[in-house]
Amino acid sequence: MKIFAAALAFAMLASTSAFAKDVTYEMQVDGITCPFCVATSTKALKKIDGVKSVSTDLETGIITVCADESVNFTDEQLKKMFLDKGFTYRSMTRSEGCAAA
Ligand SMILES: [Cu+2]
Repeated sequence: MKIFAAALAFAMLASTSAFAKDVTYEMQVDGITCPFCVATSTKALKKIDGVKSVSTDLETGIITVCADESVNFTDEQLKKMFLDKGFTYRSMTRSEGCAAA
């Protein structure tokens, strides 16, 4: 029974990692100048289903987002979302996988 439970747990773990492909987005955003801006933009991004982590570099204005592949950000969507918060979205890069948290 113990062995079965362990095997089941392993199978579940293996299938989660096989299905949930993560994507890293690096977004260049203007106007993020203080910790309050960071909090506002982080909150807006985390509200989106599938977003797992958000980290912001105040020096460069680059927001790094880890999300599962179902999220599929578009330039239009991000432009509007950041504009609503008072920031100017410039561009993003997309790469497969997220750095281990
Ligand atoms: Cu600010």
